[in-house]
Amino acid sequence: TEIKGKDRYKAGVLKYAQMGYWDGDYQPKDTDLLALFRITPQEGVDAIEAAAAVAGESSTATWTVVWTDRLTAADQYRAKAYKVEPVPGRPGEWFCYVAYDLILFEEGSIANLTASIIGNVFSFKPLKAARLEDMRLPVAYVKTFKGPPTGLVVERERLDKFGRPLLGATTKPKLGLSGKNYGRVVYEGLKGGLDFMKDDENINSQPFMHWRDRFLYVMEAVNKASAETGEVKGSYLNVTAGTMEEMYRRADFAKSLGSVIVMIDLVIGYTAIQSMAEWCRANDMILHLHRAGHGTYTRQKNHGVSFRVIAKWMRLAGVDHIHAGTAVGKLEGDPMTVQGYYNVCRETFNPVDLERGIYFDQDWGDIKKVMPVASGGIHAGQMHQLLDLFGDDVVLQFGGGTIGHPMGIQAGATANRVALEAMVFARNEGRDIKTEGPEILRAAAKWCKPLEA
Ligand code: CAP
Ligand code: MG
Repeated sequence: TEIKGKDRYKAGVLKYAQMGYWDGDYQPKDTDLLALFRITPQEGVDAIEAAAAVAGESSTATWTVVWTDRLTAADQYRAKAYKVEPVPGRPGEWFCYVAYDLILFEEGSIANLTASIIGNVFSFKPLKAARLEDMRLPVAYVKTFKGPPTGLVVERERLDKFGRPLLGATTKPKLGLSGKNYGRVVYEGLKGGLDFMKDDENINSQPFMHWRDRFLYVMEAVNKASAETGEVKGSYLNVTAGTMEEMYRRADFAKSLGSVIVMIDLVIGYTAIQSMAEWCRANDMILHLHRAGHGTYTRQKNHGVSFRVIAKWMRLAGVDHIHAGTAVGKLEGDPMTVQGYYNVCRETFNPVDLERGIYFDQDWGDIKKVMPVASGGIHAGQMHQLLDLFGDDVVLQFGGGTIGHPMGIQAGATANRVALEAMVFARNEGRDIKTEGPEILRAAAKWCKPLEA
């Protein structure tokens, strides 16, 4: 008789552990790819059986034994769940560790990696929920990716800006401005002291502003502000489009206008991101990734994919900037976890750091560093917190925090730049801005027109 619903599991129909996808004595090889899943098995499904099912369905198995296993090096190819632990304070949830032999993966392809690791298991009936918390990517696998086209170090050299965070702002309102008005916003922000302006995640080519008009007006603004300030300036031109052909067309045009940076959204997909990284590598262009859409699968603590894993995948895929959270702004994210995201982006080796959600040592080999971006509801009044939380290797982006300034856009940009310069000066000189404010502000204003007050 057909065994329906949860009873199937009680009847022991699932045999993944017996099929060899569980081995509690397995010692992972240095070349194994490791994954840590947080799983919530259905009632009556044993945690080890559920872990074996995750290992099976993310590697070689299906729901029953197949004789054709004998035609393969089955035991090598089977992923192995090798440890399960109850998640402290979260009854019903288990951490399960899975090891994958490298032979299962094609070199240099995030699409291939993710089709195995997250392809099936998240909709698998024996589980109520599953979340991919972290991964250890073996150096042998890391070396098959080219990584960021520019990298944090070369970016600073191209911009000639060192010793402080970079400052940016998102042009607002997100949609509706004409090209000419859009360019004016970009000019005001850059003239006022920001290093970058940027397109928003959803501005591409709409009836009120065709992409070519935006690129032309933006680059006119960038060049004017750069000439007037003597600083290298840029504005992330969003080349996100419906096809690769159209994205290449827009990126080529951005390059022809002298832009130093283009932008893409996460929603274009992993292969498109890798292709754009390849284009940026060949064209000496900085690649900014907006993580649009990530919250659909990173936010829930018991289901989806942790953003730290997305950040690892994107570092391999090859982006130079990635939005990585602010902890103090309008979007969710606790400080320690967000610091973990930043460390994953910009360290050459990440040691285990459970407080910051790093569950495996991660050696990045010679993969360049990604510049994390703090954006989302932040403003000059939080500058000291942002500097303390994230240090210098970060882009601080203030959209509303610049354009919403009561004295105008340029004033908003100046407020952010003076706040940053003052905090960096006070930190470097060991001065206290609370007691020596005016002196420090005067020192900070050295780069812009003397402040009247
Ligand atoms: C910020 C922003 C960013 C999000 C991205 C926005 O504008 O432009 O896209 O913050 O979030 O559209 O809201 P404000 P995250 O600076 O005006 O808030 O960086 O977390 O992916
Ligand atoms: Mg935005």
